[in-house]
Amino acid sequence: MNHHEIWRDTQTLQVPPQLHDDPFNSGNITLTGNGYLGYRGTFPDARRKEYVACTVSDSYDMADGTWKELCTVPNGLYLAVDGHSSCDAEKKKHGLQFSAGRTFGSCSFSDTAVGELQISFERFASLTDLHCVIQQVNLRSTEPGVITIRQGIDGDIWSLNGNHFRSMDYSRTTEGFLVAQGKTTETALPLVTGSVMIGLPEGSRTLEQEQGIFTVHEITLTAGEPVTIMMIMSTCSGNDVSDPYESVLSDLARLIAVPFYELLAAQQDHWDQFWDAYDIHIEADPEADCLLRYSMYHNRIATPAHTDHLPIGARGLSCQAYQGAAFWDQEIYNMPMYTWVEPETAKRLLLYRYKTLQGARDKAAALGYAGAFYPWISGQSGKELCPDYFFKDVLTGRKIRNHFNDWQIHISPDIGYALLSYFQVTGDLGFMREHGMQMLLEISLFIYSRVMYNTHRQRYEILCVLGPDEYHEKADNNTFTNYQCRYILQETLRLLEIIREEDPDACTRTLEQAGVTEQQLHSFEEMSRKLFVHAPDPESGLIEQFDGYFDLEDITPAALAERLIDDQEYWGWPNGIAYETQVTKQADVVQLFMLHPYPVDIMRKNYRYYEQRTQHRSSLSPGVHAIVAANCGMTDQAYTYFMRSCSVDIGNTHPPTSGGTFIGGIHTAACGIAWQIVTRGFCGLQITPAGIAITPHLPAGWSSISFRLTILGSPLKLTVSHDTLTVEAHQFNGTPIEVSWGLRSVQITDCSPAILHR
Ligand code: IFM
Repeated sequence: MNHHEIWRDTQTLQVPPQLHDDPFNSGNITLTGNGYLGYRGTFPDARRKEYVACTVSDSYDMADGTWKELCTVPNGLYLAVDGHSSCDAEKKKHGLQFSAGRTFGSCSFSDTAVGELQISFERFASLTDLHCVIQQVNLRSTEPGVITIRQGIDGDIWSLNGNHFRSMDYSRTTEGFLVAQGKTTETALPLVTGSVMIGLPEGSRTLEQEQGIFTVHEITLTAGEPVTIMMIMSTCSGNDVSDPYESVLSDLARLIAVPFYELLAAQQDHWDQFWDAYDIHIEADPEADCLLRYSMYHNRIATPAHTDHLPIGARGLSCQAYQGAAFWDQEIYNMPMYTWVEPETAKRLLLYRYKTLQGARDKAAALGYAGAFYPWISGQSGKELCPDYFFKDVLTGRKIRNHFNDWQIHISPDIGYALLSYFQVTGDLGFMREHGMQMLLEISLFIYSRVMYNTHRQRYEILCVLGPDEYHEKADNNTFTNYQCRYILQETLRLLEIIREEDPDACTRTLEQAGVTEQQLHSFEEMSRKLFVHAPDPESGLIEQFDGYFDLEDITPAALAERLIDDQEYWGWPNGIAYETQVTKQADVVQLFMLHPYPVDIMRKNYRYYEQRTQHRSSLSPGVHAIVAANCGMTDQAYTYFMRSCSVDIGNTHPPTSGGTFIGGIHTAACGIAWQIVTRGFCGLQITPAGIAITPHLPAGWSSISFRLTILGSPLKLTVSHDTLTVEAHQFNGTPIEVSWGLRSVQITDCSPAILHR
């Protein structure tokens, strides 16, 4: 796509004209949110058919007997001018100032009783008051006259799988606040939404309807003079406050007294702190810089940074798709930027996994294994949310028994990988002692119980799994999975010895809590030595994705697509067109390189082989290719994949349904990986035993990349150009940090800037 049409500056993004009449995608892109709620970027008069929705975290509920998902609540920011429904398309503006988390838009109606009527709005989900969304609307006409507006709480909202409210009562308080009080369908969770508006003369009438409560106002407009209205919506659930009704009213009463510009200034302060913490900048490519920041914005608003008991959903809070729940995306895609820059947020996400250990233990036990097998789809409790039947065969209408839930075992070691990365970057041994070690031990115990010994080959093997490439279910010895399992066993034992040495009692206690014996530790060690992992072929250098993969039909994704009978067909197991071919849905061996780099010549050969066979149907895939291509010095390819990964939503490149299941919304993993592509990919950032290493491969058009990170408690700012690295320590905490580039290195021992040359 032509990015010129969407980026205005590196703070703001405009909805591309081709998406102006696509409220679903434009509503995703311009979403405002704060990790507690996400309010889609729809116009104030939008209703269900325009996908208006405010998705609230921690509100998991099942309304249709199949999908447990987050709820969307009645829309407290509804405002429409009576008698005007379609605006002049060419005069429509719609965008997102992501530097401040603010959605904006305007549209004009010609030939009204007041001449041309322009309605513009701006809206933000507050980072100061997480339950609140603030909206300002301006009305301006070219001629004087009277218009009627309807404003209030609209219950005609988008909900993906059924009506999540068994009851909904609408009322108006004596202060004039409108309130919708509901109880959810499955669990009777109270969810209350309130709305208030200021800026209009007294004298409205209240209109109660089956699906909402509104006030109707007649407004006298003077030609050319705007009328400005501020609206506040607050929403609270019984899971986050003791009395949602009182909390909502108190939010409204408090905020109504504060002018809009003050609320906006506070919002800007919060976002300024976020951008200052990362201080990331691509010099000489404003489009790339804009897309990077836009992606980081969406990663942030999907993250429940305010708590340690909630996950990042695969579609964030942009809608209910993927149940508002976490996948391995959280640890491998969303989390690393926090690990390196805001470790407190990374820790909260890991604590969420700690708090959901019981769900993982139950899942392992139900399948006949020990330890912790984390759910493929994880909501509030850590119980597996992934149904047995995820997709259906669109040709026959029959359900497909996908084994995402019970065969995709790499989720547990992936969480272990994130724990170890957190420790390597932060050195936070206290966290590992109190929480991380126990998780690692229980994950190792699961691996130990899942792995089989092949007496004939005298090695351990892992059979019947599903690796990252989800088309090939029932694979044996998937290289990614086996490597991750082996790594976790080895590193768990290594970390345990560090803790044992430092605090033997803590070590004994943790082993007891995890239910792991000393004898089992010996078995972990033996298993880690003998666990089979496909090695690069001595001649070709290729690594087989799983046993027998190279015997499958070799065909490109484009040629394979010609066999489709219906565009919506699911390509994978058991009868999809890709299953018996080498076409992969997403990075798998290439994914392994992102986490565990191999020698560059091996990575390059495998990258070239697998890249041609990868369909990238998963939005997770292009970003991984960008990182590995950059690490291999294939900078042009890396750049193309970077732009592609960051444009998944803006370019609307991924259809919202697959195999008959709705999976649309903001692709949060693709947003999360943007920071990693720039730092780990183009700068080649890696952790080393003594600090960090960089191996830059910058695109020709970029003159430098600068960013901040904190390593072992020392905050550093790095500026990486094609031939120079500048390191500035903003605070030195006493631990010397070695920064290396190839064979050159420098010790950071104080705050003076250090420079390395290629
Ligand atoms: O976790 C991913 C998976 O790898 C591919 N399908 C979508 C999931 C959620 O993003």
